[in-house]
Amino acid sequence: NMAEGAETFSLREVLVAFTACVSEQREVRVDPYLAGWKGLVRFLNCLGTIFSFISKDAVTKIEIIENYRNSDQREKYLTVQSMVEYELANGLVDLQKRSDSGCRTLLRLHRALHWLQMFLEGLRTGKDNSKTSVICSETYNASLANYHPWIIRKAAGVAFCALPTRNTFLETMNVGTAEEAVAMLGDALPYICEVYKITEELYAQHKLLDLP
Ligand code: 1PX
Repeated sequence: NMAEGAETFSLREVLVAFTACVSEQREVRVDPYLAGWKGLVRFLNCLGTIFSFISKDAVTKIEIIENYRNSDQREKYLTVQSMVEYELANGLVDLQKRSDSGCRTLLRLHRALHWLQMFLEGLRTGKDNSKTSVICSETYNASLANYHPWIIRKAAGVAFCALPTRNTFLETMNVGTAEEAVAMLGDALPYICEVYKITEELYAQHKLLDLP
């Protein structure tokens, strides 16, 4: 529902979740990671129903991991590191075919986080009159699109056209003026980059970056 909580909902609170992800031992905490994604999905839903197919897929993936966090094995899923260790040690990660392991599911969100990082950086450094749709499609094509079949890429391209101009988009974030939104992005991005980098290194180390 678009009207629901629209007045109080700010993207600042969403991006703050990502600042809480990295622990002192440089582990990625699963709960704030999922909280960050949930907030992003909520924001995406405010942009219109044309993005529903995207938010539905994200929600499905968030819920798969949330279910592990609510299961008897919840402590094993406290951090991305403990999840990888537990699932690998117990043969829960299928390397041949699609499964619903935490590792393969989080990998999809991890790849999307790479897109997010580039998109937010594009927004932050873009000119006032830039088109959000162009920033979005360029960063998508440079990242996530490589993992998507033609039909998804096509649908995504159509949806991107519905995005407002950069300034309107920055104001939709509810962080104040466009300048204030840009400043907030500059503050939040290093945290998102750090979460991405730690996860990427962990997955590379365990050869999990190509999980089906
Ligand atoms: C201030 C800016 C905030 C922007 C918030 C945007 C939140 C975006 C949330 C996107 C989450 C996308 C998760 C996609 C995971 C995925 O790659 N899934 C595919 C593979 O899954 P499978 O289980 O089959 O291996 C799945 O096929 C995906 C289907 C849905 C289409 C995904 C298109 C993603 C486009 C990302 C750009 C979102 C545009 C937002 C515009 C602002």
